Amino acid sequence: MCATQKVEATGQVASPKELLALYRMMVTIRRTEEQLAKAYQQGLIHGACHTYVGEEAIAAGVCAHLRVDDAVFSTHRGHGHALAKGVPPREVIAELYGRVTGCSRGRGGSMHLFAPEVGLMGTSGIVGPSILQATGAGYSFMLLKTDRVGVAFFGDGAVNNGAFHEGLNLASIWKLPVLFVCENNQYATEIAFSYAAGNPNVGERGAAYGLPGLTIDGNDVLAVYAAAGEAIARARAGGGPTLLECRTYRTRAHAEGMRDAGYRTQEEVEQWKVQDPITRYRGHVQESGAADARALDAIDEEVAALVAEAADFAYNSPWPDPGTAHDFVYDMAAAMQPGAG
Ligand SMILES: Cc1ncc(C[n+]2csc(CCOP(=O)(O)OP(=O)(O)O)c2C)c(N)n1
Repeated sequence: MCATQKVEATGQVASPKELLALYRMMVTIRRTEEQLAKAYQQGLIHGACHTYVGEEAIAAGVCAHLRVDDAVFSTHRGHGHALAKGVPPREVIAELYGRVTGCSRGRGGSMHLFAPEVGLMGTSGIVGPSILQATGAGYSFMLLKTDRVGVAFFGDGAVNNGAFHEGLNLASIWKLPVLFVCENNQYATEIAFSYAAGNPNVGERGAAYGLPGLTIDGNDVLAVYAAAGEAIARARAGGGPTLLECRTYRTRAHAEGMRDAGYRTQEEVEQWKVQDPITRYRGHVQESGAADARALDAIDEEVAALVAEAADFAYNSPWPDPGTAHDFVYDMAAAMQPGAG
């Protein structure tokens, strides 16, 4: 389906416990997204809702290597990144429902998920800035002489944006501890990447900036886990940034409620569904003997119960008090007044 580079899992072989944790995380993301898609149809979500269905292996495989004090910067399609970085499903769902118990206190919605306490430094409706923000985080981690890393998730739509050039070049010359993760799901809304890119191999672009660039199968969680593990270990050790292109596919529309026809064929969608990262990985785990179908079914059931409880929690949570509308709002003009604190 896509020409990908074979990644050697040097030192990054997952233990049986990690193997199951990867499965649990992917299923948690999938069930949460399915709940959100249903809630969107019920009118419970205010604002846009871009789901991550089909792309779960990337967030799960990358974030498995991150610590709470590492910083993730994400996109409009960021629910999976938030969950994998440690935001509980109830706080993600409540945020999309606009409730005060959401991770951004119900003020942000899908595209403004913030949870700095777990290193989720924000999802964003603007295409591209996550690249620069992660570069900035890497710069501060270097100045602070820590081994923390900054991670940018972004789509193929961001790689022809100037932020890509600026971020990768700066990270390269200063050897910043950053991982750039391009989630190439083949389309930016309805524009095929094969049309929009003079060189559609994003991984190869790393060479243009003097940093390692890889293209891998983003629907293979173990390939993601191996490649990200190596890149993150290198960044922590002062070896500088890496560009990781993960080839994947979103199997739902660009955003809930949008049409999903005219720019891709149903056959193409069906072909990619066969490559579903969770189904593939389930087969792999069973074949490897790490867990049998019963154990995996038990995880499915636990996750389904967790997400159902999270949805109830969100539904029954209060709205933010309108009297607090001005709280947490930064007023630049007021801050510049003489005597302002
Ligand atoms: C700077 C900027 N330009 C245009 C848009 C409009 N827009 C919203 S989503 C999107 C497509 C993004 O595609 P990609 O980065 O590949 O991510 P995907 O939706 O495929 O996950 C665009 C162009 C935007 N939000 N920001």
